[in-house]
Amino acid sequence: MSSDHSNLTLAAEMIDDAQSIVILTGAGVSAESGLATFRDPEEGHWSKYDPMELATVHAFNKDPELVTRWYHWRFTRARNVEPNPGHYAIGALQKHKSNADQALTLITQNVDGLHQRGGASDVVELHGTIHTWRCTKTGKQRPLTELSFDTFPIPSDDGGLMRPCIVWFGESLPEDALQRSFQAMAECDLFISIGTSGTVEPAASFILAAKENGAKTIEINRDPTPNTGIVDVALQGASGVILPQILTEIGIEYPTP
Ligand code: BV8
Repeated sequence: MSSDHSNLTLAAEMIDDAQSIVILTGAGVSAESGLATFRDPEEGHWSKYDPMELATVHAFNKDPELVTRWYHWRFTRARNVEPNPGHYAIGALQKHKSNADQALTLITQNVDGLHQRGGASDVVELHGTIHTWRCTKTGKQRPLTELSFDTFPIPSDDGGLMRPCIVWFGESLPEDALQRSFQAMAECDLFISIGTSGTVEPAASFILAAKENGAKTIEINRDPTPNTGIVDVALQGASGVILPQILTEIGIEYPTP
């Protein structure tokens, strides 16, 4: 048996035995839906911009039209893609654990909403969501579906501009998301990092906090990351392939569209 398969079996046993799981996902879990990750080069018109530059208050204040067009381009793509087998597997695992009265908290750094469309519930959106926007002046929120993108940037009803409810670099994370994350990490006996390069704080340190609290750790990622050497089990590959294999190992059957 290849070490990969024995690692996968070990990971499946750890997941099946765990009483309280935290899963942290990043852009890699949406890659097989066709969405470029945060640090893979974008194709086309946007390849000349650095997301690290555009995802900032400074960039929005300097050129609100450019940043609004960037998000319009990103959410148009997010709306036109489907969840992939990795999203459905995570949704099914969360339901399986809930039916067994075991906890599974899903924390995502992604803003695309694909976990919810893949069957997950009560998702902790650590970096916000592209599907809700707010007025820069009053903070009044509106769903993306209510906005018309016939002018860039989008004026709000209150004399400000509309911006996505996304956490930009240099902005603090939503207090409730942080609190739920810290609570889950304090209680979990297994922390699983999926599809994240582990480079953005404070999310990147969550796995260390869980480990310090005595949790076992698993990483599922296409490429090695700074955490690969410190986790109990590292599975290298596509999350949309590995996660369904893990659920099969555990014996969890679920419908996949
Ligand atoms: C904050 C929304 C208080 C925007 C994003 C220490 C503590 C606290 C903050 C800092 C700190 N040090 C530095 C900071 C500042 C900063 C930071 O972390 N900078 C880093 C880059 C050095 N943090 C902040 O500003 C945070 N705010 O803490 O407030 C504060 C502020 C200032 C100073 C101190 C304190 C706010 C961070 C949130 C930023 N917003 N997103 C938007 O989306 O437009 S972060 C952005 O990066 C995305 O959300 C993304 O999800 C996230 C992380 O990236 P990944 O998801 O990991 O994506 P990436 O492309 O990097 O990696 C994908 C991985 O998937 C790869 O490893 C690849 O191999 C793998 N993969 C690919 N395909 C697959 C796959 N894996 C499996 N299967 C596949 N098929």
